[in-house]
Amino acid sequence: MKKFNLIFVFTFFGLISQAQSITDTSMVVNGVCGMCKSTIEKAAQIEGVSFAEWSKETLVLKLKFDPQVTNLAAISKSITKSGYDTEFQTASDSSYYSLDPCCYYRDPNNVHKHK
Ligand SMILES: [Cu+2]
Repeated sequence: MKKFNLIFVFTFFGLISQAQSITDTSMVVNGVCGMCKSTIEKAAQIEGVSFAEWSKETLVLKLKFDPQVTNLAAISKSITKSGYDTEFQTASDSSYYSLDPCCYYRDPNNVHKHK
C-alpha cells in the first residue's frame, strides 16, 4: 500500500513538472491573409511545437512548445524559410517571392487590399 502511494505521488508530480516545462509564448509574424495563416502555422509546427495559431488581425503567432526540444529561434527560422518575416528575422527575397502574389505582405498596396 505504501509503495502504491509512493508511485502515485511520483506520477502526480511527474505530470505537474511536465506541464510546467511547456513554454507558452508568442511572436510577431508579418502576413496578410488566410493563406498566410496556413503557411505560417504549418511552418511553425516543427518538432517540439504543440500549438501554433496566427492571427492576421494582430499578426501575433501564439505558441506552445517543449523548450527541451526546440526554441523560438528555431521556430522563427522555419517561418522565415517559408517566406515570412518574424520579429526576429527577415525572410530571404527568394523565399518571399516564392509566395503567392496574394500574400505579398511587404507591398503596401497588397496589404491595403486585405484590410
Ligand atoms: Cu497570404
